[in-house]
Amino acid sequence: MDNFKIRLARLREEHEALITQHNHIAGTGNGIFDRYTYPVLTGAHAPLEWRYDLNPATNPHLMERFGINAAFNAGAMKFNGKYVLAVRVEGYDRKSFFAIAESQNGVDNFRFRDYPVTMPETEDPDTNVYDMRLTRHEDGWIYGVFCSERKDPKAAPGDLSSAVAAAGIARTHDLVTWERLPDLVSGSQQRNVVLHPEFVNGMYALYTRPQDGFIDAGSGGGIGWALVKDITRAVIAPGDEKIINFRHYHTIKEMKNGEGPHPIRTPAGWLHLAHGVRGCAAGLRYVLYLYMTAPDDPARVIAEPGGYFMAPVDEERFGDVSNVLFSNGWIADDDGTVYIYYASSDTRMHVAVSSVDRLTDYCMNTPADGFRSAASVKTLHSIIARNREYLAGK
Ligand code: M1P
Repeated sequence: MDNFKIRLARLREEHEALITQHNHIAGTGNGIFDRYTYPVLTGAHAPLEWRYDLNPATNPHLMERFGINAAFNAGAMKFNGKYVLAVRVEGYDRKSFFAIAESQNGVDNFRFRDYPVTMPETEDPDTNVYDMRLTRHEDGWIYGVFCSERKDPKAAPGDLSSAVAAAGIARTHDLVTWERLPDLVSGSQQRNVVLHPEFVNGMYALYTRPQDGFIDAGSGGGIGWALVKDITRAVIAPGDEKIINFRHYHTIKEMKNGEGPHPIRTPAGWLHLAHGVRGCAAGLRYVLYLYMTAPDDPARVIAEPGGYFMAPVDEERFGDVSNVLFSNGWIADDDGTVYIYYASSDTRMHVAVSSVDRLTDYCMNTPADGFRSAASVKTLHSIIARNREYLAGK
């Protein structure tokens, strides 16, 4: 009993120290955004009440009964004045579920609510749910659009890994009670589907990512766009989905790409955060990139900087699925500060902070990808020449 009490006190102390650790900006940064030093959430942030049976009579060794493997790919929004993350929490059993974590300042002290989210199932239960994008829609609801994964009914006997990805849709007013709507119906598998916050032509607008298989985008050309009349029976008819942000040979998004959180409205247009994937000898490499679309047409690209906005560094490089940065949540505050919540290597959550002004400047003034080495050198020459001319005239 004494050992139990001592160990529990130590666990509580360590857990509280982790959660209340002060976070601060790391290094000088690149002028575009500031990374923060510590992850904002990890599996170890999960409450002890989730992981342990705290009754010495039924758990005399104070063993973990439900291990939490990771906390990553979180949707984000401001709710009742707090910075709120709808986190993909993954147990040791590989199942993901959603849990809400909140912070007063957006950069540290994120604390999970007492219970994870109970997400209602459809008639065809999901095997796994993950990567929720939160959208406060102008219809008055808060929507969570997420990936719903099920075993492929057409898988050959013995094939226990083929799966089908679809977009699950749910809505809430309080982030506690969720109404599950039917999954999006379209002609292909879907992941990284995001609801635009405003009606477009009186319809709900979705960013999509059509894909031939569960992993491969295949003939899916990139980030798609589709309008649906009724979100309670969301159907994209054949031919009604168009690609608005394309994959491209020998770029950071040659294999796959996908919309991150819903875009932010700015005076210059809609600011989009997305992920791009390329293949290399080490496997797939996921990085984040930005692009902008027209103020009056969220589906028309008006600017896209070449290359990545953020790529994994240091600890971010390794984890359950190494060499991955992924983001499905950011928050634009009223003062223009933008909190970018991103996950590294399918393991932990981080924050980087920027502003609407800085991100717009980045999008509008960073050279686009020239798609050839010679074009990159030409761009660099002109930057150097302009700098030399400016410095000589000082
Ligand atoms: O493992 C990296 C990511 O892979 C998938 O993203 P995408 O569909 O773009 O390839 C998702 O499973 C995502 O959750 C994961 O982080």
